Amino acid sequence: MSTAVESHDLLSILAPDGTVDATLDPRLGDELLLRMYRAMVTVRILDERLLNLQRQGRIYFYLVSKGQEACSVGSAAALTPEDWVVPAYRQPGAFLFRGVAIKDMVAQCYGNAWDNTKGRQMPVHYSFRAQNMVSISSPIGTQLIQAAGVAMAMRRRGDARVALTFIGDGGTSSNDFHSGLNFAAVDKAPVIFICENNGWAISCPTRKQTGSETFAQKAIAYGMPGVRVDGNDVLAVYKATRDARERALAGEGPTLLELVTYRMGGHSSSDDPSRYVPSEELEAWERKCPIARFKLYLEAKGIWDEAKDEALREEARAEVNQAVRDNERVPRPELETLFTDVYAEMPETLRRDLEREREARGEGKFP
Ligand SMILES: Cc1ncc(C[n+]2csc(CCOP(=O)(O)OP(=O)(O)O)c2C)c(N)n1
Ligand SMILES: [Mg+2]
Repeated sequence: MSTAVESHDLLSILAPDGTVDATLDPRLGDELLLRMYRAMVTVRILDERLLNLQRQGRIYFYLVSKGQEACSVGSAAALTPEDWVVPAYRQPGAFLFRGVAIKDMVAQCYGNAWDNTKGRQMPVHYSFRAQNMVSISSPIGTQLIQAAGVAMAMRRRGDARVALTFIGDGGTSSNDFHSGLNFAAVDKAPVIFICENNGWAISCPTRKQTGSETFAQKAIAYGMPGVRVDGNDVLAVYKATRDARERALAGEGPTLLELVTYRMGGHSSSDDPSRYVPSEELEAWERKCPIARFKLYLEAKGIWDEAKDEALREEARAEVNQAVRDNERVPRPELETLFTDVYAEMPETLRRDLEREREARGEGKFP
């Protein structure tokens, strides 16, 4: 069992200058390392493009995960495709790493006829069944109880899989944080709770969020280990998640990981962080950029260089631009989709509403 002292330490393997602690290096294969790097770079490019589309009025809302790419990609890389992920809204990197197509993510943000949520969800509220990724919920915290439930079910079925879920520092103040951790710990459910402590919950700084010295130490009260990890260090995130996964599969129950990171953009497209984020604080964290640090590591290993980097960025930009161009041509979802998928058999009242809407559309009232 973890002690308070352990949960105050910070697991760190890759320093901002790209040097690695050889005793802790998980020694991942080149192919996996490059897949992780590709996902991190791609998500940064996708984020920039989608935020620009919001500024142009083409999508109505967006949330960037700039600065937190190592959290979502490092943890997703430590799973198998059969594991389940119950994300919050700042883990598009996990979707990309698990193989979701950029075109499908862009479609979800447009809410068009290609969108598998049929325009019913806010942008960035992705869910992809084929990748075992459960829908993002807008209320912060609910995903923790969902993940605990998923893991409890898997334990009862005897599945050798885990559930991974994410929450922000602000989300730890929700009732669901308590319910999720408590249920999972009592049941010894195979779930990994990740708290991405990015310094802010909209404009509320971390120091006003909790009286605890760390978020990791909250685990102790629930009877599970809490580990503080450098969230801008993709190797440390990977290692901590892999260890938590092994623990969960050995029947030892859940783990809480606090990933110490920083939100390098606004809370959402509706936010102006320049009104409350001290510029020195942001600049200090920009120097700890998780992508730049990982790049230095790959270069030092001799498997990456500037030319490859530029080619990768070009390729990612082209893919994102193509996905946007394709989605621009896609119409809105059919009106009927408002009425379908809710009941196995459409009740009479809904059927009447649908008929009424069809008639009204026939009269030209609906575009
Ligand atoms: C239950 C609930 N309360 C309030 C909100 C409004 N809200 C949306 S995001 C957010 C801040 C979340 O901060 P944090 O958990 O630190 O996540 P971050 O945005 O930093 O990733 C709040 C208060 C909400 N969505 N749900
Ligand atoms: Mg936060």
